[in-house]
Amino acid sequence: MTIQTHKRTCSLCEATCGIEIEFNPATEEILSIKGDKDDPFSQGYICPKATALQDLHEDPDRVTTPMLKTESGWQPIGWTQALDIAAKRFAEIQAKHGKDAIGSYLGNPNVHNYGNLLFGPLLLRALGSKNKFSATSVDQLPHHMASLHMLGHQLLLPIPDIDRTDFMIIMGANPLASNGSLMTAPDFRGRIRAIQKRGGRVLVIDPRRTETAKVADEHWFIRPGQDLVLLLAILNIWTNEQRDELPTLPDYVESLDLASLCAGFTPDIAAKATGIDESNIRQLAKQWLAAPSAVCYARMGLSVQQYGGLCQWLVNVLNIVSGNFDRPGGVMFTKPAIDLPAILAARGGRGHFDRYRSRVRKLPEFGGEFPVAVMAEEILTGGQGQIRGMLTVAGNPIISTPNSDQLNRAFESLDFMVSIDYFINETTRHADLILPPCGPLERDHYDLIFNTFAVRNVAKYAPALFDKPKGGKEDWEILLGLAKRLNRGSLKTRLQTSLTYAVMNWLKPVGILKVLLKRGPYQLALKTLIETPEGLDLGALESSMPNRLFTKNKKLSLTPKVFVDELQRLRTALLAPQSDDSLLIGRRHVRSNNSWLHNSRRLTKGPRRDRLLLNPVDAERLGIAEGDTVKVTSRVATLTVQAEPCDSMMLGVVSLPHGWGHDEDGVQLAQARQAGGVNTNRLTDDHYLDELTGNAALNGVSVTITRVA
Ligand SMILES: Nc1nc2c(c(=O)[nH]1)N[C@H]1C(S)=C(S)[C@@H](COP(=O)(O)OP(=O)(O)OC[C@H]3O[C@@H](n4cnc5c(=O)[nH]c(N)nc54)[C@H](O)[C@@H]3O)O[C@H]1N2
Ligand SMILES: Nc1nc2c(c(=O)[nH]1)N[C@H]1C(S)=C(S)[C@@H](COP(=O)(O)OP(=O)(O)OC[C@H]3O[C@@H](n4cnc5c(=O)[nH]c(N)nc54)[C@H](O)[C@@H]3O)O[C@H]1N2
Ligand code: SF4
Ligand SMILES: [Mo]
Repeated sequence: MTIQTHKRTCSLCEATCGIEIEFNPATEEILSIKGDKDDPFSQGYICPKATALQDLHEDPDRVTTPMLKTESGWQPIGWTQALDIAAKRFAEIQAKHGKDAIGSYLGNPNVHNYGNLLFGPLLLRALGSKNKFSATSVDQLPHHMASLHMLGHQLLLPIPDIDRTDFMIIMGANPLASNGSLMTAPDFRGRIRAIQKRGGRVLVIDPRRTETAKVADEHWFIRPGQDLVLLLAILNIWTNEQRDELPTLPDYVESLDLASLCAGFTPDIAAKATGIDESNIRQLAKQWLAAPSAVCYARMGLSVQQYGGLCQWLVNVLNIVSGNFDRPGGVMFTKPAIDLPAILAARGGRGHFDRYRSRVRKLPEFGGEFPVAVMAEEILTGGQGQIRGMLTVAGNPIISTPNSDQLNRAFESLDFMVSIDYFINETTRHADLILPPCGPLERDHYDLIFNTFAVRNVAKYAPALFDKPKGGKEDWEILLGLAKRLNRGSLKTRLQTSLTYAVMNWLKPVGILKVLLKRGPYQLALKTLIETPEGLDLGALESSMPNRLFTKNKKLSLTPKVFVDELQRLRTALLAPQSDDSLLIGRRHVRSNNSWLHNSRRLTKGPRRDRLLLNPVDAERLGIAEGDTVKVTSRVATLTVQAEPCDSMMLGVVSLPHGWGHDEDGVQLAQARQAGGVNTNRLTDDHYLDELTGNAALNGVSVTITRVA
């Protein structure tokens, strides 16, 4: 037996770790998956999820041929027939009810799959429906909103220069479990240690003393949803008490008077709202300005809450005003080998907001998508433009988006649904047709998105490890197959579109990649990447402003009108005393990944993880002991779970992980069902939003807890 090794990137999360897979080419058996020490970026680091790539490859529950739902259950059918049925039914529904009658949801794994990124838009264009949804609006709209209005491009995100900073302030992120997000940085623990080793400090501000808080130098609890008041108070201290210490803003920054923006948000008011000592707030303001370099990094806890948009704007404001913008140790910008923001901008795609609104609740579009929080109502509310058919691609919105019970009812009521996915899960069980792509090791890989968000400039390409099974299709082939069949319009349009499809089909994702790399900032040959399977390091982030701005006047707007107006609108509510309801927040575990990978035994073994964490003082007040069954009730549903009092929770805050709840009828995930777990998004509320951006507020949901006798 000759054993071979194959190098690639783990495609399961944003950290993009290099892995080395030992395998037997004769049998296609995987013998081991290890961290690749030669990968210049991850240097051998991996987390326990990497080995799940093998479990996924071998999973007996993985669907491998198209499946049609019939009266006698799921029937395997051929690809041509499957694609024909899907396109025919979509076209029929659209002919009868208009183009918007077909909705789509693109889930998180699309951004880890460059074939989907390149070919998905073709299918969405062919469908031509305004009812487009994705995981972006349960995740990161606030970041895109801030970038669009401040920097002129929704994809140009400021990246914390973690490897050179002296002071890192982490708000609402738990990279020790999540491995980081919108900041691609493999081995977060190692990078935090390096900050401490060079004499720097890390402060974590989070309602839970997280795994990350435990390795930081300091941790402060904060009342969920009150981060905005804290950020305003810091700005208030700077503009009132430390004005002389503030560095001059660069010429390219345009700003309204900052002191009046944050007037009234005094440290004592912020202390009351957040639960953080006033002296700590003052100390933070001082140390932030005094540090040789400092960076505030804020993620899910600040993006996916009621004031997400304002929070991410103010994080940028503080990083800029403190003199930590576009310089080592602060926030910086990547120069990726394929410069996505520049490519999109050249085609007019810098992003847009509120060009049109959703039919029922009139929420604004963002970048051509509606907030997923309105998806169910667009299906359930009758009238012209109602969604009657759905397409889901690599997503499980029943588990991942707010008010799952309502969405279950909505999907149940559809005339027709198609899911492009490997598994029959809580979402795809509603489909009439499942179109399964081949597995992640049976396709090639390049990180189009995450190289754009990385803390170093890197590039790496891996070919497929195994040939796809005979008759199998990659995602892009399925997407293109459907798009071709939906090619409609005048003869001329159809011919032009057919030509585009033919060229794309001939090039395949790798051909497009080759062109994009060659035309990119480093003019890389794909061959170079193929000959460097461990990946290329293209250097540390470099200062790039104001050239990197995409605004027409090449100015950075520190105080865009959308944010200033929203702050004015909310000022009174923000300054008023807050309710003392129990607030529900989320939590991630290093051996889980959103709603999937739960069919891997090695990732799910051990005690159930869906316990409701709460502070022991709250537990005592409610008469709840360790292991007691409790009811958690929100505006939309009630869940029954076991409670676990623990002092890592802030008083008045409870926590449940998301991604679980695989026990619905028809779900064919044996191991995941056995592992159990409740779906926390039955409790989250489709009407609880960041009203500015439309992003769902999945953190800080008001709930009541009662002990079940
Ligand atoms: N309460 C709460 N809810 C949350 C969150 C939270 O913090 N709290 N987080 C939110 C966030 S940030 C996100 S991104 C969403 C994620 O939620 P979703 O967008 O639903 O994404 P996943 O759960 O990752 O979906 C995985 C699905 O994609 C399939 N899949 C995996 N890889 C591929 C592939 O290459 N091709 C195809 N066709 N299918 C594939 C899997 O089988 C699975 O069905 O959840 C959100 N939901
Ligand atoms: N193992 C694992 N890794 C993952 C994922 C996964 O499901 N599992 N998902 C991936 C995805 S899609 C994403 S988007 C990233 C997310 O990456 P992170 O943002 O790091 O993920 P979370 O663990 O949700 O961290 C959010 C933190 O915010 C805190 N929090 C909640 N509400 C508030 C608040 O109001 N204020 C403050 N200050 N903090 C608050 C929570 O306690 C939690 O510690 O992780 C990615 N990586
Ligand atoms: S942190 Fe884990 S899941 Fe994420 S890329 Fe690295 S090995 Fe894969
Ligand atoms: Mo996400």
